[in-house]
Amino acid sequence: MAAAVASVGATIGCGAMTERTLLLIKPDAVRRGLVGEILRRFEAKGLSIVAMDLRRIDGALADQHYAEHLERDFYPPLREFITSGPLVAAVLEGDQAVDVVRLMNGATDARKAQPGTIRGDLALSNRDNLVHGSDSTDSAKREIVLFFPEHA
Ligand code: RTP
Ligand code: MG
Repeated sequence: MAAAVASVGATIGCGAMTERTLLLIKPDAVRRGLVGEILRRFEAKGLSIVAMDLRRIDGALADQHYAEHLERDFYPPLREFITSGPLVAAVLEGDQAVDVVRLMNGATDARKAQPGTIRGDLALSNRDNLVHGSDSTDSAKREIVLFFPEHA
């Protein structure tokens, strides 16, 4: 019965597509004291924080998290950066959370990110770009397991 109700809701467009996504507030944001500002935006938007942890990650976890970039020229400095100090990892939950977080983060290159986005308002770099958000629901599942196995 519950499945039938969910199916009808999706068909007529009234069902909330609740998703979970991995947010990283990167070491540059922690160093600059922007953790509160960044979390404020996501909470104000209506997303829920279901897990959160301040930690410094090692190269092995960086390699797993950025597995698709391992062979890229930009990866060694990215690895250096993401392991350079503590970051905040969080699982955010809400309607279409994956796309909503990416939209609020803004374009990867903060110099080109739209005003109103986190990167557009607060950063000026393609590497020191403050935040990470999972790029699909499949990526979210993979990344959440890496950072929060208990929330898999
Ligand atoms: P992220 O994974 O860090 O949230 O960023 P993103 O999805 O917006 O960008 P992605 O393509 O996954 O790239 C990961 C990080 O690699 C650096 N990057 N540099 N061509 C380049 O020089 C280049 N492309 C990507 C960025 O720092 C980006 O955040
Ligand atoms: Mg990415």
